[in-house]
Amino acid sequence: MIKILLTAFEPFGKDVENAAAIVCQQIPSQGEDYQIVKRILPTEFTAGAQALMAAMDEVMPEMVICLGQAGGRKDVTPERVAVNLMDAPIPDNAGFVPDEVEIIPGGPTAYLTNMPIKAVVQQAKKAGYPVAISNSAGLYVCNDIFYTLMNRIAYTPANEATPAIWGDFIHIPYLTEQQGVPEGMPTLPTEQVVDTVMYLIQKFVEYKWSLRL
Ligand code: PCA
Repeated sequence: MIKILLTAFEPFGKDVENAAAIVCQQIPSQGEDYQIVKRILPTEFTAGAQALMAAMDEVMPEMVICLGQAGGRKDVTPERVAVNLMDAPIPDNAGFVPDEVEIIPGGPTAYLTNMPIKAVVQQAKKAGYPVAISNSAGLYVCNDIFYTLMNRIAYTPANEATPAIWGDFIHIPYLTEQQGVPEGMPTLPTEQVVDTVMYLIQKFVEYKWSLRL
């Protein structure tokens, strides 16, 4: 059984709901060969990342998938790169507006996800799911927790008793049924996004099992 920590965020900015939280809530917690523990994180720099670190301490997951809303995108987009920079276009939910501040002073400029997103996105596309790889998670709170996650993974050595932790961030478009979506924004039906995220999780789990054996 692979234990997965699945997170999403509280609504932020002008939005009354967060697509990622809606989708997270609808994903079943039990799969055939995996179990999902869910957490909703505050949409705040530092506090969001601290909540993620505390959840990892508590849950001890082998895979961490963080979901966030990216209004304006058309597809479900697994992220490839997290960068060591906070630069906010709007205040976070605590009113903080960082202006080109490093997340970890002196830390590496960027981390790449250690999950096989290219192979899985190719398979998902072939199967007809609305997915695409993204090469930028932005510089807002989602990138902050993604960078903090990959930094922790980089400092968590794997051995025979402790398999490597896999981490990625997946951005989600606005949902067709979501309240208060701004006019003209692309949306996807909630059910389709839930199915897509479940497909991605299942494929990631299959890869993880195959590498463990
Ligand atoms: N999306 C924001 C932060 C919270 C969320 O769901 C982002 O893309 O940074």
